[in-house]
Amino acid sequence: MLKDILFSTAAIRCLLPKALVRHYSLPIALLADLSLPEYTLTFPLRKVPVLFSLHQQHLSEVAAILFYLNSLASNRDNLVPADTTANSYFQVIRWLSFFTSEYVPALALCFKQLDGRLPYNRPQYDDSLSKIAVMSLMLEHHLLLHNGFLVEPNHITMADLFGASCALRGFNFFFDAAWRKDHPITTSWFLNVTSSPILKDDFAAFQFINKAHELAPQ
Ligand SMILES: N[C@@H](CCC(=O)N[C@@H](CS)C(=O)NCC(=O)O)C(=O)O
Repeated sequence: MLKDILFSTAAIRCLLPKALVRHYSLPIALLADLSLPEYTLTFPLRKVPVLFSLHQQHLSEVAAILFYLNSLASNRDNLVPADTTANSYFQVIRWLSFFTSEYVPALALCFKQLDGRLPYNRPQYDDSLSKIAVMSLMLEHHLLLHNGFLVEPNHITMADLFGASCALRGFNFFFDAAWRKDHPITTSWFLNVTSSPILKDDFAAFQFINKAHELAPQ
């Protein structure tokens, strides 16, 4: 049977969509081949994740894709509050938007310079590290004030799943032992959320770094 296609690579925004498709056994094919015409002709911006649909309008933008996948799973784990007029529903949208539009770009600007995907630019790198520091402090305070979760006390929502999956890049490159000591609540949240059933397989081999990567002078 022909299936809709989620084009998704190893890029960080793709981690949770792929995990949801697998966890809920959704009828969606996962493809990473971005040379297929379904991708090249439909998504000229060449971003991932995107969903090529046979039945409805195609989807880009990870937040929309996460909501869609969640609807196919019938919100089995209450990842998105059912009441679309409730504050917690708006909070989920808030955090998905924050992580995709503020947090990941700041991290990417740094780690892509470290692995050579972006050209060396020290001022931009330092500026982005400062933004990451501000966002990290903001998250730590938010989690402190909200019982260790982004939206609902003691309950993992889509916001926590997406936020923790995005934070992986921070923990891969920058959130070393000293950072973790200064951000204990964010660190516990990350471990808690990434060991939950939807994400645990992707994080089975995860290990903390001792020392943050640094940009070599050029
Ligand atoms: N606004 C999009 C951004 C998607 C995005 O930038 N994805 C990254 C991977 S995590 C990408 O495709 N980067 C390749 C590029 O920018 O050319 C969303 O929220 O989904």
